[in-house]
Amino acid sequence: MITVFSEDHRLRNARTELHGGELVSPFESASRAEIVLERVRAVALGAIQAPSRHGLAPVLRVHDGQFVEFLSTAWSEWSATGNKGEAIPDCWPARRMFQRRPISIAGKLGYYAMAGETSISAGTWEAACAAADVAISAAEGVSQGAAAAFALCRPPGHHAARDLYGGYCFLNNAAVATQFLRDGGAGRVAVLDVDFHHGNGTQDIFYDRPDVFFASIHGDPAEAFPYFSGYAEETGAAAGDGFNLNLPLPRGTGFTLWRAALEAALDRIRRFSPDALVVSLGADTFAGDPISSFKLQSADFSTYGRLIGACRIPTLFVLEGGYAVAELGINVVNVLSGFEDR
Ligand code: SP5
Ligand code: ZN
Repeated sequence: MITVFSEDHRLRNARTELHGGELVSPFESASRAEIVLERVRAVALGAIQAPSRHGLAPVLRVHDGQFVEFLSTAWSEWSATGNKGEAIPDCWPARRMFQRRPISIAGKLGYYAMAGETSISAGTWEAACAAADVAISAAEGVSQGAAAAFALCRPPGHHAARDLYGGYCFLNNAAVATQFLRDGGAGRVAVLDVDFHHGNGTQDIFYDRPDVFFASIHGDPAEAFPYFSGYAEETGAAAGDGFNLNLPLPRGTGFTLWRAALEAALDRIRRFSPDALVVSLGADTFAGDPISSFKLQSADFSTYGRLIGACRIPTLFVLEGGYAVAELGINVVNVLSGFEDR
């Protein structure tokens, strides 16, 4: 399996994340990509390629133009305003407030943020664009007939909606790639999100569409981030009703229960009969993850990679979360190796 990787992920090197009332060093760090790349090399998964540049056109197929404009200028506007720290919102359009885009950068941060932990810093936009190019380039491989490809993306994407960033995500790499596959001739694409957190952004982007089936296995939003999305009753809207599957699971979930949810998701995906599968691959389901509460072991990642591979659908893996950095390479690459062992 080919891996697509860009060194430009390093341009996302924020110093701060709002965590437990403190500004800490972000969990979503550059070392994550390096350790996954190291493991791809160690097991000789396949060739490692740099992405080709695709510009903003494929991004604008799933993201709002004014939102993209905001992301591309947020750091320069924020730093030009004399702020000392990184850009963090402090006011949101909550219930009964007016949903109009403000002019000031502080207002726009609140308008476009779905969470407040994620700082925008110098280089964030450039890294987000590189991650989208990585996902698109890997999708090109699948479009051209590869059985699978791995987009080693950073920053991640699945919390980013059409016009929302947050949860460490800016552009939705998996959604951009999914739409790119559709535009390249795939009639139906399934997205399987196995990150610990609900893929609210991907769900939102495809919520009213019957051509993209979205399935997510995640911590119950009643007790886990992103709290306001991911309930089982979210099944899609309009023509997309019935094409969204949420499988929330309780804190402490181990592999027996998680695997049953995966089998249910794969069953629905097989019945959808997609031309391609995009896996939002977060390894924060690992027992040692510092911000999540599932209990998967490293060997479980191999087992479930095999189960995904047994579906025999052309598959694009897109890296999302996973914050137990020392084990991240092993866990992520176990899924990919399991897929190839199918
Ligand atoms: C891509 C991805 O995995 N994003 C995750 C973003 C999570 N951000 C906030 C998490 C807050 C978790 N608080 C948990 C406290 C555990 N002691
Ligand atoms: Zn996650």
